[in-house]
Amino acid sequence: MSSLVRAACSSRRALQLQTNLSRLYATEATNFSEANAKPSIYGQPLFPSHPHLVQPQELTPGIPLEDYEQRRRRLMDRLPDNSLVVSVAAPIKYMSKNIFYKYRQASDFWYLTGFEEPDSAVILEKNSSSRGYRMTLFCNGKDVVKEKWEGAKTGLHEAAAIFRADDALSIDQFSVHLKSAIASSSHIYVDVPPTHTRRGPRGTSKSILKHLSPLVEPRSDYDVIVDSLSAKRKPLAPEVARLRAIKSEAEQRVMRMAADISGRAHAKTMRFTRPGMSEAALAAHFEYLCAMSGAQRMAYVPVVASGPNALIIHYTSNNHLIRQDELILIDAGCEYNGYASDITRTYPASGKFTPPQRDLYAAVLAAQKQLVSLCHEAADLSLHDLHRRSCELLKEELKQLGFTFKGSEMESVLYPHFLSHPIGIDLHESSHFDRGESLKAGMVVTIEPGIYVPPTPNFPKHFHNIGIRIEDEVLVGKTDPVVLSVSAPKEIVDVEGACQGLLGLEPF
Ligand SMILES: [Mn+2]
Repeated sequence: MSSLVRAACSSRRALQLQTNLSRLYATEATNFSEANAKPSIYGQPLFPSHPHLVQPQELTPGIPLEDYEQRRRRLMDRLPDNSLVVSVAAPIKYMSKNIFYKYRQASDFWYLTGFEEPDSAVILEKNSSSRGYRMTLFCNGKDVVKEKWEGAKTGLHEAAAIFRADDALSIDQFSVHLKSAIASSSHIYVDVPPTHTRRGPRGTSKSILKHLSPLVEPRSDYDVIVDSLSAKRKPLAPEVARLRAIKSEAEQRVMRMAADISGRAHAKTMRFTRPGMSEAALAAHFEYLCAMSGAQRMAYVPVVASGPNALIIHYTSNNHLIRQDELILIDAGCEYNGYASDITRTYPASGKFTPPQRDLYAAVLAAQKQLVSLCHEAADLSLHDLHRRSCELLKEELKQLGFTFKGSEMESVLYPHFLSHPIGIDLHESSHFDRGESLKAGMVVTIEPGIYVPPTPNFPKHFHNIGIRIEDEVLVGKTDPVVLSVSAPKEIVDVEGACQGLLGLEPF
């Protein structure tokens, strides 16, 4: 056993878990020391091969094996008897020809399995066993030639044991298995990937089949599956979304870490900024800091908008130079161990707000803090309620700064976006989230009011071309909110302090 493994197993509880897991992972082909060798024999980081990333009781970094089991059980418990769930891995995406992007697993499939390889799928069949369902995982399995080029894939035998499937089969057997499972099920929960037609994205049973398995043969199987799917298919995404909306304690810890990494990168990018630099340099600095802290990727393309560029909500060209006396709006967050973070800060390039910048910033900040304080279950508010409240609060603040309003200028011009969205594995956690539903403990939402003043005579001249957004990630509690993005400076004194190097930030 390596010293790293030994270090990871220092406590008695860890030792017990390690014993259980080494039993779990031990097969004729592998033992613990082989599992820890390079190159890895698994298709993703696991405790035996990557003890510096994954703890003994965890399946993916930060998320215990037991969490995955609970997710599936909760999903299957809610579905009617004789239900079948089909979820598939994301396809590899290409930048051009055969040049692929860094792979990212499909969110729902990953949430249900923790399995990170492409060309894989899972079928869950509700039954009367003590587990309540039967799980069949489909994946590549071992393939010496393919692995020589692409790196290790988890073997079928190991995959079943590690991911707690009742059975793991080759992805080549998927359609045959699917056909028989469909025939004996009454309700089939599966998502149809949209095919892009001239009339926009549309999902059909044929498109899902194409997506599920390019290998469906013979043709008679294909027709049977398409017919059955058309008759019994229900969307899976809303069922999984309901579960994903409430974060487990392990998920909350990972999200706090993701927000911490991004928050510190915001603070250090404030310090790094000098007039004359390009927006791209700030973006690069931010991304570098996140990567150095272990983040796998950005959760979205960063917005680094100097001066009037901040009036463009999704400004991502990031190719202008920063001028003295401009504000810089950075909306950026990393993805860490499967979870997104999303933070926006606005700060002065010179390190000191001008009086109008300060006044407008203070106005947005006052509203933002008030809105954050309402993010708890006892307040019994929905995202719609909070958004309405944000419009009122911002309007009041701006009136005190000499703004006057005609018609819906507030919502259509000065503050044209929504206040909030849920966040988790995806940046916008679920398209099935009901904005009218009251917030519940365990949800994580953003609170991101903003004001963007165009250079038109109806608004006070000294505020022209200033765009300010302040965005935090908030974990909804029973009676209190928990701000996950607390490491990103937000108070005026802290923002100026970070810019001027007064916060004493450690290098990483
Ligand atoms: Mn956001």
